[in-house]
Amino acid sequence: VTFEWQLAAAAAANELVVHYQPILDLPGLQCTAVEALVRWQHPERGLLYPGDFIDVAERTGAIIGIGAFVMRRACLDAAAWRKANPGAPLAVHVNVSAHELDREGFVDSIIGCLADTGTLAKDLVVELTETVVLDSPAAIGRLRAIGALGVGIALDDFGTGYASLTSLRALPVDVVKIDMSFVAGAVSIPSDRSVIEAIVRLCAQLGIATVAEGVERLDQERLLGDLGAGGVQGYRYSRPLSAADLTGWLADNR
Ligand code: G
Ligand code: G
Ligand code: MN
Ligand code: NA
Repeated sequence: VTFEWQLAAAAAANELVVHYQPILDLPGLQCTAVEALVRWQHPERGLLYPGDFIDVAERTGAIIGIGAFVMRRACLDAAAWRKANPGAPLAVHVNVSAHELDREGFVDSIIGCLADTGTLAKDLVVELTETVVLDSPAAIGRLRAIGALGVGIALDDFGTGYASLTSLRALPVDVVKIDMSFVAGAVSIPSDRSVIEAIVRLCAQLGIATVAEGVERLDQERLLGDLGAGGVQGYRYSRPLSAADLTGWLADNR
């Protein structure tokens, strides 16, 4: 049995697990959102992370089933969080790959998932990398349709692509996620700090929210606050957690 075959069967075999990493607002550090991150409980190899299998899944097409599983699980959890705590709902960010957006049925699958799970559109944010869509007018149209539903659109790993500025103009973006490579250098490398400063200022002018990824230390948090970043995510606050562990983390942290 090959790795590829096991991967194709992983969703149906109930081997996929969705963990959630908190996203906190600045300056209040309130947790208002989480990012869904898939893991694969492999029958022989143990717990695998996306870096171990997402590329393969994109190559073989298994990403379609994996993406649908993660979307459904994340929506079910978001609906449950809102029900349990109507005054403090959590938006759930779900990573979507190019292959998913390439499919004609993607918009209907989102509509169906929201309806089936009782999830409000505003509680879902789709995360994509800029290269995912720019060269496909059909994919951009689907993104607009999803945005018109009230689902948020986030650009992941922002600043690392070849067309960051074009993507802001061409896509209906609500949130920019500043790549962690800039955050890593922000305190000590002036050019990294300048890039963050420019992204934050540009996004403010365009009415786009910003989230800085990979925040590990207080000095980074303070600098990001000074530069006007709208939110933070990273090990300083929490690693990705199971839904059960997230509930405990929220009880302790808000
Ligand atoms: O949790 P980890 O740091 O290993 O995640 C690495 C990357 O894997 C994430 O930044 C994200 O881009 C990708 N990823 C995680 N979960 C999913 C998923 O459900 N679908 C897709 N397409 N990518 C994911
Ligand atoms: O979607 P994306 O590829 O950006 O997912 C974020 C990834 O970055 C996750 O796989 C997560 O495990 C990882 N990550 C999250 N916070 C931190 C952090 O503070 N430091 C580092 N080095 N990695 C992080
Ligand atoms: Mn992401
Ligand atoms: Na990212």
